[in-house]
Amino acid sequence: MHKLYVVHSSHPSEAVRRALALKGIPCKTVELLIPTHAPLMRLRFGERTVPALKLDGGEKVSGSRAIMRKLDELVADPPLLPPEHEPALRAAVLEAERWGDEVLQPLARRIAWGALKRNPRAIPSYQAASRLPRLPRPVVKLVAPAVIAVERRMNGASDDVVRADLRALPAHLDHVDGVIAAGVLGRDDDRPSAADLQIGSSLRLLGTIGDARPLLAGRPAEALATKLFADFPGDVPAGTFPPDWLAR
Ligand SMILES: N[C@@H](CCC(=O)N[C@@H](CS)C(=O)NCC(=O)O)C(=O)O
Repeated sequence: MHKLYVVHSSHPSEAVRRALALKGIPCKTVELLIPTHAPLMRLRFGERTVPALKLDGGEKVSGSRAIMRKLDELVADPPLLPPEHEPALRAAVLEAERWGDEVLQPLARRIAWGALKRNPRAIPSYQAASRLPRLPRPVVKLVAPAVIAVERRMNGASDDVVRADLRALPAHLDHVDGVIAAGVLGRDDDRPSAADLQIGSSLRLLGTIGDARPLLAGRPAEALATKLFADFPGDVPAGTFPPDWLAR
């Protein structure tokens, strides 16, 4: 059977899991513990990130976008991209997916780690429904600062960067709303595209950050995310970031 390597509550991992489910592709999920997954993944796949897919024939595919292309090769229906005879729409969806992967996905990750730095007690909420054995709270409390420090360093989530990300968030959300209005994203709730899944999962992670929720509220972007990812673990209560970090 194929094997999908993930970290629990990783937004690109959730995007790929959803695509596998939509296509009905049987796949074993291998859940790794953050941040020990990075060296383990480097050993197994040559890349340190999840999601990564090992096909039952042995082929290895790393990265959410490459996996989405592979899933369309394995099972055509439902397709994750518009057909080739609609080249303009297909190009627009691919561009939205690229933007989601390269811009929104890392921004959501930096904001999440920035929030957890200020509220490490929220970490267990991101482990809800994890298949890994639950670590006792005192252990989580002990190791959380080191894990958060490693993740902030790996993801470039310094205070300055996270503050700039939060201030830029409304403009990014305007961009998503614009792409939805243009008919590129959110065309069919039952048959989401790779771009819907890529962007929707990042928006859904942002929705777990109490201070970001008011920025999302009532937007088409929020509706896209909650329709596609109703259950997404995690909650960092509002009031975590200094108020002047939040553009209103
Ligand atoms: N953009 C890539 C990379 C995903 C990525 O950075 N995943 C995070 C977890 S959400 C990760 O594995 N980070 C480990 C690291 O950066 O070493 C994708 O969509 O697959």
